[in-house]
Amino acid sequence: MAKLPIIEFPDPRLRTIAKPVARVDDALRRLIDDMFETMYDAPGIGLAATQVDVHQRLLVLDVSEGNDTPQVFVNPEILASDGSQVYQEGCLSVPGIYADVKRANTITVRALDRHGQPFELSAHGLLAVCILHEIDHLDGRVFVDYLSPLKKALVRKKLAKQRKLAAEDSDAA
Ligand code: QAP
Ligand code: CO
Repeated sequence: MAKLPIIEFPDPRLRTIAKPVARVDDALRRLIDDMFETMYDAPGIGLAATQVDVHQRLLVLDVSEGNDTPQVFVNPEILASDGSQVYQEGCLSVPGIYADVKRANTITVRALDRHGQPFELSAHGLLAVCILHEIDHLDGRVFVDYLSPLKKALVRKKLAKQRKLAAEDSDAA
């Protein structure tokens, strides 16, 4: 398995709309394993293929307490959604930034598993937020897109400052 580099906002590659996965084969399963390694190592609770510069409709997540419940969604489709909830979200592509986002509270999703078998799942709360957040990536959207233009500008500024400080730190070392 290998850890993959994660693209960070505002990289324009995060705007790519991912194409459906044509075949769930060994190469895709290797990518899935690498995405899990990348996500757990970060650590994070969700990762879309877009974030590792692979523009195919695939996401992985694990919202369990023990980090022992990996879930894969290939070609995910939202069949139904209901209600609303506000959750403080973060993103491995927007490090150090957290903001409230309003999304559906309950969803039904259909996808393929790592063997190409279709399944349906009802989700609510954090799992629903995570699935919707990751499907947004596959459609070229990032959670900061839901913020006001002013807050989004502040996010860009804060990220630029963090990167400058990190670069200075590594210069000094
Ligand atoms: C998406 O997010 C998500 O800023 C997954 O410095 C977030 O794994 C779904 C992370 C909230 C539902 C609710 C973020 C790690 C991880 C950071 C993540 C950071 C280090 C975010
Ligand atoms: Co994200």
